[in-house]
Amino acid sequence: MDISELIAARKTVFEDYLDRYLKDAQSGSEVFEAFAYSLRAGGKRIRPVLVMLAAEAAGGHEGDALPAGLAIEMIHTFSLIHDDLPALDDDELRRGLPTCHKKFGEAMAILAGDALIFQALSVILTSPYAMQVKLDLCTALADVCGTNGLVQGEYEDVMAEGIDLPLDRIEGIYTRKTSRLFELCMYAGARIAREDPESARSLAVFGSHLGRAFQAIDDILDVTSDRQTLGKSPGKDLAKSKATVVKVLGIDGARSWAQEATGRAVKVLDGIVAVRTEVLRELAFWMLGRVM
Ligand code: GRG
Repeated sequence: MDISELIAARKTVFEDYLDRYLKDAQSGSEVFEAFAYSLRAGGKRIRPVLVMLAAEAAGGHEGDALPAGLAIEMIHTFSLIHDDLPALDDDELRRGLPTCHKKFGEAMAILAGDALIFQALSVILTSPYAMQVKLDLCTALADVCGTNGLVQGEYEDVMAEGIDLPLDRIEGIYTRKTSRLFELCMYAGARIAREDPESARSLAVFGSHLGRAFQAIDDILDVTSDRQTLGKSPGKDLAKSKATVVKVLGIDGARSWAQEATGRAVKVLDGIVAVRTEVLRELAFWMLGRVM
């Protein structure tokens, strides 16, 4: 199986799990309808796939990674719903469908995003994971999402609009708004698979570099791709003068930047002996292939 087939197969496993979760969790609540709409809308599911591949690389089973993958996908989906709101990025299209607030109204979209955060915690806390694993995952999740991660990254991203930032500041925004969640995917997969904090930490560092590469790739695609392929409105970074590596380096420079970040990610893998790293290496180059 080549890497794209492997990713597609893991994605299908995740979609089936998500379907089962949504059927079981159905509550008749309208907030639930709104959050199920955004979760079902699709997307690449790269974060749960990463959790599965990290777990497998560390000697575990893909199925064990599903609750953690779902929790992270819920956090990611919350961040997209809130980011699309008029007060933040003000977008009308996401994952090829009207954004949550366009479909259900702003109040509902705020609440659907809020609910996703708590449901994510609930998915981990009610999973079959050992108590210490649950504790470690929830601790890591809180850290990567709060003022050291996602929320801070979003704030910096919004504040940087129209401002010329140097590359190191842009890299810092990428780290917080995107790559800390990738770091968590790798950490979670490894932590679920084995009692080996050293491998989990090293894989988290791999995830961190991979996440920065992913964000640069996303920013390149914002310029080079179309609405149909992206499932969201392209060209928004330029229109809003967002702080991106493309703004500072141009498209070719951004490609080189993403290539270097991928190189750093792969180099981390070279130093990990306790984990089967080959698939993760292929995944990093597959991601880069989206813009090369
Ligand atoms: C609102 C707390 C809060 C956070 C928002 C910055 C941010 C976090 C969201 C804006 C959208 C954006 C550029 C996020 C950065 C991460 C990223 C590249 C998201 C898109 O992820 P994909 O491509 O999306 O994996 P799909 O839809 O495929 O899941």
